[in-house]
Parts: sequence; C-alpha cells; structure tokens
Amino acid sequence: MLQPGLTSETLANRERCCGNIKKGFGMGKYLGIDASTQSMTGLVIDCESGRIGLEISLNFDEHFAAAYGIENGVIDLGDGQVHSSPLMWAQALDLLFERLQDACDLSELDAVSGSGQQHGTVYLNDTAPERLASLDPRSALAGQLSDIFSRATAPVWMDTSTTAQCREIEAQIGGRTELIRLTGNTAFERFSGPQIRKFWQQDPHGYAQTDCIALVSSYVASLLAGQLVGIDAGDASGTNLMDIRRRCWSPRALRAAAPELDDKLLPIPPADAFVGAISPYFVARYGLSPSCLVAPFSGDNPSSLIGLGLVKPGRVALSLGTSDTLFACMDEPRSSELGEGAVFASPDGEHFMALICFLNGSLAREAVRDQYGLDWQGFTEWLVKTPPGNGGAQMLPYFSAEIVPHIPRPGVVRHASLEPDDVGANVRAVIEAQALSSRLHSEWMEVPVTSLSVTGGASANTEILKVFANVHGCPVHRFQTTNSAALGAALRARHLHLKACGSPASWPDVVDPFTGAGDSTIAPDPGARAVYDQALEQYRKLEHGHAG
Ligand code: XUL
Repeated sequence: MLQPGLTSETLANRERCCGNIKKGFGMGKYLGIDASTQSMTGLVIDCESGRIGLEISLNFDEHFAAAYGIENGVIDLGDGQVHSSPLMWAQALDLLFERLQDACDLSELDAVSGSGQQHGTVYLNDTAPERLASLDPRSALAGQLSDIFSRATAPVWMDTSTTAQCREIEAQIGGRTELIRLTGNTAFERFSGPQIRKFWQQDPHGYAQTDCIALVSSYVASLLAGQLVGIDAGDASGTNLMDIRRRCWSPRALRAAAPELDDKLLPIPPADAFVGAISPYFVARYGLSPSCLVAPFSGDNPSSLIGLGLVKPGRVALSLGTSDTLFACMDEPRSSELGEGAVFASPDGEHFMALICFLNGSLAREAVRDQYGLDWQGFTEWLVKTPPGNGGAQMLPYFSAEIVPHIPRPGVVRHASLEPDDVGANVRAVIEAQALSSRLHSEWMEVPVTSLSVTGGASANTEILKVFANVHGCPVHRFQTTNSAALGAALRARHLHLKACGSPASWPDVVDPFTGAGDSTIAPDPGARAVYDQALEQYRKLEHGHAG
C-alpha cells in the first residue's frame, strides 16, 4: 500500500535512487535523530522500499519530569532563564535506542545523523573525552556521564536573560551592522554567544573548568561517536560566533563574546564528511554494525530545511502552527537589518537558510474563529464565500504581541472598510493578513518564491492554502511528515554515505523522493495575482501607518 500522498511516480523515483546504493553499498537504511525541546525522535528511512520505515518519539516530561524537575522539557529558573538537562538527553538517547532496537534490526543501519534544538549550550570538563571513549555497554549512559559537566544544566533557546550581553557583544564588534555582516545575525538573547558570555561573567570558576562547549546537536553526536564532535556550520550560525561566509569560527566574534573561547570550541567540521564510526557502546548494547557511520548533527531548523526538500534557492516552506514559521533556501547569507529573521548555513554545505517567525499563527486564526462562534467548518465556508482581496477589507492580526513585524503590545487593527460585525470579511481578513505578511516580510531575502511547502496543523485546510498560493503566486505543496528535522538528518546521512561509497548524488536526487509533493499540490489562480499585488501595497501602508 502506498503512503498517503505518495504517487507511483514518486515511488519510481525513489527506487531509481535507492537501487544504486543497495547494490553493493550497504542496506540503504539511515537513522535521523532529533533532540528537540520536548522530545527525542528517531526516524529510519529505508531506501530500498522508498519509505520512512519507522518513527519513534519519546516525550521528556512523560519519562523524566520527576527525575530532572522539567516541565515541557525545560527547567524555568526565573528571570527569563530557561535551562534543560544534558544528562537527561543522554538518558533519553538510551531509551530511544531501546525502543528502536525493539522495532527494527539496527545492524542494518549504514549511517546516523541528527539534529538538536538550536542555540542550547552544553559545558563539558576535561574528563569528557576519556569518558566518551571508554563507555561500558553493560551500564547506561547517564550513570557513566554524570560528572563530565562543568555546568549541570544547559541554557536553551527559550532563555531570554542575556539582553545586556547582546548589547555588549554588538558594541565590542563595532555595532549591530558589523555583527550582521560578520555572522549573518544581530545578537539574539537565545543565541549561544551571549549565553556563553553570561556564564563567563557570572561563574568565572565554572567557565575556567570548562574544557569544551558543545551545542545540543554536537553533544548528542559526541555520545554516538564516542568522541567530542565539533559544531556543524548550520548550528554554529546560531551562535553569533561564526563567520557566516567562511563557515568557520570568527576570531573577532569569539573575542567579543568571552576569553579563551577559541580553546573551548572544536573546529567546525566539513559539511560533507562523516565525523567517525558509531561508538562501540552502541554496537555492543543495541546491535548496531561497527561499520555504521556518524554524520555531523545540525540544528533542528537547518535539518528541517533538508527534510522539507529545500535544497534549491527559491524553495520556501511554511509551518502553520501555534506560530507560523517561514523557512527559505538562499544562495547568499542575506540578513534583515531589522532583525526580522535569522540566517543559518544550510547543512547541504552550499546554501543558506532564512527563518522568520510570525507569532500570530493559529493563535490569531483561533481567536477569529472563537470570536464569531464558528467551528473550523464554518470558518472554512466563509473563506469559500468571500472573494480574493476581500474588497480591500484588511486586518493587522496582532491578537498577541508580534515578533515579525516587531509589535510589542497586542492590539488588532481593522482597516476602515472592515466592519467588526462582518463575519466573512473578518475570517478572510485574518488569513489574507497572514499570507500578505509572510510575503511582505520575506522580501528582504530577495528570493523569488517559486514554491511553498506547507506543514503544521492548519495545512490540512485547503481553503487556507489557496489564499497562500494566490498571495505568493506559486504552487503550494502539502507536506506529509511532521518530523521534518529527523527526516532531514536521515537524508543527510544518506547523502554523505553515497559520497563516501564513491557514488555521490545531488541533493535534489537525495531529497526529492522523500519530500516530493505527492498529489496534494494547490495551484495559484492566475486571476488573483493582480488583486493581491494591489492588496500587498495596501497592507504595507496599513502596517507602516500602525508602526508610525
Ligand atoms: C530557532 C529557535 C528554535 C529552536 C527550537 O532560532 O530558537 O526554533 O531551534 O526548536
């Protein structure tokens, strides 16, 4: 039986690609692991059958809330400080492998890669290398690793406590524009550089005891490889420390953040090479083959870029979730001077990604639905009944304070022609506002959007997707898996394995079979293009008027 959304053409494509590896180059099975904020996921792709063979997710709260004092995967320390436990991630890795071993034959894996929530920093002391190299497979990781940390907890991306350090780093480098030029990004509170600076300032002894600083991704890769693994460029670009064009640490940025940082960070590994073979611990304990290779792990968003098939400039993805997040593949590391997005290196080693987060996603859609006493069916019927462009009736949907554009306080704004009691016009206005805002605030990327892949809860609604297709004037593809970061990691393992076997394939050849559009593509209506070009200009003015 075909997976939903998998056409026979897609399957044939997969078979063409996969057959080559199968003949003589291993089993064609690859594992992607995603260590995210609330869970750890393992996803196996089977290139012989052309399917995602297995997806297993472990929720941290379910298993570890009591032992590690976490809620929603994190420890809230107050004053904007949000941490998590690296020891818990090690314990979760063991549990994930137990589950994977029960569900499949792990000896068939050719390679493993992975991703982690971005920006989180793990502080290791000088016992870590030896401990990782001599893990005893008869006992679990957590018991053997409890004293390798120079800081028991790891600040994660939700930590907002480093505003002072952000301003200090920008000042040391010579201003915000210079930091953007060098690293691709303005200083963000969650980024690792400001976080490391704060640790150095507040706990100089702990900082001195730190031999190596890892990110969540490189830490989990180190556990698998049984040796310290450097931070992948995709994730290193979320630190404010990497030279974005050269994809190596910037000595100036390191100096601006904290002393002796160049000694505490391993070199950024090449994107296109394995970092080593799997640790004997996983061979003996879970039956992996000693020839299974470990690829660099990246950040969850850069890995999702691959897992959503965005390996050519112009391919853009939109996740319609609690907040709406736009991902784009770019050929140059362009930045928003207004700090409207983050720029990361793509794990494909060539391209860059932009990430823009609009806070008022499902939040705003649900607020309108509830305000007019609708259910989703009723909401959708109003979308069908109202015309593209809404007769000029527009809304700025700031039901909550907005990230992009920066709106510090909630407050919905209605254009004069939008009557508050007109249900249909308000339904269409909120969706058109989201689509127009995503077009307007991605202009800085200078990427002509040729296709939009959509994922997330609201992507189930075809009428909403029609609005996005018409506003952007491009086809919208509905995407199937929600574990795009883990899928991207598995695809990366496959890409590297093909290369290592002397049979390199292009990135599109590797990703397309698993990320193809299937049969759920929504084409734009050419008649709506002019309407939305005009609507965009009106929306731009409305927004400027509000900001001004
Ligand atoms: C991106 C970011 C989050 C984390 C958590 O900059 O902070 O998306 O990667 O997943």
